[in-house]
Amino acid sequence: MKDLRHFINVLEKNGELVRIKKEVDWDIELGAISRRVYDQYGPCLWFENVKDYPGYSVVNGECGTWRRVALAMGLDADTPLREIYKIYEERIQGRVQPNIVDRKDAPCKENVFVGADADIYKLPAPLIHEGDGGRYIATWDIIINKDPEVNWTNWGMYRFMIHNKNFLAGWPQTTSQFAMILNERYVPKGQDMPVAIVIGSHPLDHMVATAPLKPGVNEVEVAGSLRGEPVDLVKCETCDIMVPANAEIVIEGEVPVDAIVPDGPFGEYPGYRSGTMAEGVGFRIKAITHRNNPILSMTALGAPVDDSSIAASLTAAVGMKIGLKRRGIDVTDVYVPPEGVTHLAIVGVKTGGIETTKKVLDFFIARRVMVLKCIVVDKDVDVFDMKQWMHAFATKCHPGRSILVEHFVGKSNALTPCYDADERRILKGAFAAFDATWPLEWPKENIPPRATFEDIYSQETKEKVLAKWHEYGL
Ligand SMILES: Cc1cc2nc3c(=O)[nH]c(=O)nc-3n(C[C@H](O)[C@H](O)[C@H](O)COP(=O)(O)O)c2cc1C
Ligand SMILES: [Mn+2]
Repeated sequence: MKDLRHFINVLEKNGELVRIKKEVDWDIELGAISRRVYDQYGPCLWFENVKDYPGYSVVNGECGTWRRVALAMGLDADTPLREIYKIYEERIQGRVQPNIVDRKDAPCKENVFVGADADIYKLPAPLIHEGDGGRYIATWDIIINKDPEVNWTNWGMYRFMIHNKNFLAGWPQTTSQFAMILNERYVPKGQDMPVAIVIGSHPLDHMVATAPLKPGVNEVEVAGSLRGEPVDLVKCETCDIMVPANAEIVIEGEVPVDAIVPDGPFGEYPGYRSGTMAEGVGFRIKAITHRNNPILSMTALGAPVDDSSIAASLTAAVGMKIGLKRRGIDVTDVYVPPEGVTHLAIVGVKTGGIETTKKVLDFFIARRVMVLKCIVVDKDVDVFDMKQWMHAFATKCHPGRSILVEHFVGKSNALTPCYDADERRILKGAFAAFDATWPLEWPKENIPPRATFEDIYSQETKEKVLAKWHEYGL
């Protein structure tokens, strides 16, 4: 699978996509429809007839369910979640070098507009939610910048909204790798930073852009490994950044180092308009290139479940698992339920006890704290099964002695809905770890067995019953 168009075909064949042929207004209507469809766990939408934009179309929700993520990974739509996580974890350890293609062979160069001809209003950017600070051209994107000193190219997913015809504003958090490169390599020299905004690439390219990978990792090589084939790259028109050649739309430009540009408010990923207008970065457009009849891919993000909570569930959870293991914590699996919008993580451990839970807590609060709560469960609890971890949480976590709480300043998440204005201003926050494991010091015979078929009956009884199962008419 080379590109978004191919993926749209796959989605359609699997009954995961609906084409909307009726004219839809980019001004609120398109966002409202998309939001309602997320609320109903509905299909991916392809808006073929966008008001004022003949020849352009918009796709919302391409990775908004696990079935679509499985299809993006080339798997069967019914692949169990545990398997999706496992295959993703295996594939992101691999690296596949990209393939450089000639400009004339790159579909994203079918239409090229440079300088004054590059007008962002030619693209059908939606005003997504009522109350948004502007039209967001980039929500499900890949933002590419380069560290010139170590020749590292970073991919990240950060939103960008329109200020005017050739100027955008975005909000990569100060802890993002985008901001790290900007602040370490460009600000000290007073040099504007070249950046490419890619829209409508292969779905797995976007997935990788949401992943918390280490600085120095070239996400394009990880994307190649996830896809199982090299990503075709082509050079930008106005700078030496390389972009996926099959992308629908590429916006080239520079982030001025001497400007703070207002961004937002926005219907944010925690599921609320929980931010205010914030101090973002600017983006001066230098060129726009796109395919014929370009498809703008987007997500009308907000309350779960949507592409944002699904993508973050997978990429953040696997990132946490790798991080916890690196700290020597014997985790079995980590699950970030999309419904918890990365504010909650379920951590399965081989050896439980309050000491392990304390170590897990220390991991989560070591740097910036995006997760607020974690539930630590024993290895016999399937973290992917809410029935199981909810049961463990409700019954094994002692309200008086199994909840560990840490407070901190300067590293919490400004968008977390439960924080008040003063807390957000100084990034003050707290983290709670819920120990839902049996205390290690309890003698074995004090640990109550679960009253399930699997756990409370002898092997002999189980075999006897199972052998006759069909005879019972079950
Ligand atoms: C739909 C979506 C939108 C996002 N928007 C932003 C954003 O505007 N700013 C930000 O800092 N992170 C945003 N994120 C989270 C980042 O993509 C994530 O932290 C990623 O790891 C950033 O890449 P980096 O590690 O290279 O900085 C968004 C994630 C998703 C799924
Ligand atoms: Mn990165």
